[in-house]
Amino acid sequence: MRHFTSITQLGDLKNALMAAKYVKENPYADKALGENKTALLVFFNNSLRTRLSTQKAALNLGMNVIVLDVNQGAWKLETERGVIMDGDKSEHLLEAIPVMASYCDVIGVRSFARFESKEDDYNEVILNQFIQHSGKPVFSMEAATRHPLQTFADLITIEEYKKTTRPKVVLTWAPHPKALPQAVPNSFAEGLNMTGYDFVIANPEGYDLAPEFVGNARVTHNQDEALEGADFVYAKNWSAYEGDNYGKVLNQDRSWTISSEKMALTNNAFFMHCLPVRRNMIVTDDVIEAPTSLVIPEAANRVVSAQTVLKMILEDNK
Ligand code: AN0
Ligand code: CP
Repeated sequence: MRHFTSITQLGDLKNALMAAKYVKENPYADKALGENKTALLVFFNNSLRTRLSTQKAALNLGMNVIVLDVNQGAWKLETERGVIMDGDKSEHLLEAIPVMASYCDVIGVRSFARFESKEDDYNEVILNQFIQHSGKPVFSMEAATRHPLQTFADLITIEEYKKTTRPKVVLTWAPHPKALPQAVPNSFAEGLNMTGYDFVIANPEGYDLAPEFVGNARVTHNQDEALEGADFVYAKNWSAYEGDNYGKVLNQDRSWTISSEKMALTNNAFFMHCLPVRRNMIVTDDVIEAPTSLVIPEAANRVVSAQTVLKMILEDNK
């Protein structure tokens, strides 16, 4: 693996999950692999989990880590070519990328959908510039259309907690006051399509995800029907994808909030969310605090996910 921008690049999922299990049980076995290698983590957006878990993963592999928050202390970056730079942006991404790359061996990038242009977002223009101009392996720490490190952690978590070989997994939209990207649900759907699990996506009308991510999932606009018999409930808000509504909040219908009444429809399902989560919008206090809530082990598995991916990148790019 050269770059990691989609869960599909892991290759055979069973092997990847076995590799993750090994990493989890032997976190310091590969301390020598990253010796004298530097990971640079570039954040265009906020982060708690990705920032900490990816650093921890790199440290476990013996790497050095540098973290850059582009919007705090660096020069404001122009990202479009051809612009006359007479505004507030002092530096162009086309210089910044090779400069940053000269200080490291692997680059992680967080660059959310900007909702200025659906085409630019879905063409991953920022992430792809890092791939094109850095000359280094690049991994996504959530880009415009996917969050593969999160998805891998989610799949690891489901693997650990599933009670049947083919659990029913429901990805459900839930309300939120601000426009959020589709990256987490897109990526989760992409990953679930690799599993062969019974996979259902529930969202209100107008919130259907892009067909290339929905894949073979069953899509319903009836949340209660979707939740029936579910073994895992994966809640997430996303803004509209379809047509001119791209990036818009169409409703904040709290009848879609995951409550204990909703969970009672399931097969005593586990609750999952990537975090950060807004309580009593996405999920009620009692559901997120219940013993069936996996949000903390799921977040803890972000170290395992990042370490397994970094290990593959280091091994394949010696
Ligand atoms: C981001 C999102 O929904 O993509 C990050 C989630 C990991 N969430 C927020 O911005 C609240
Ligand atoms: N789940 C996740 O990626 O969290 P952060 O945005 O805090 O990194």
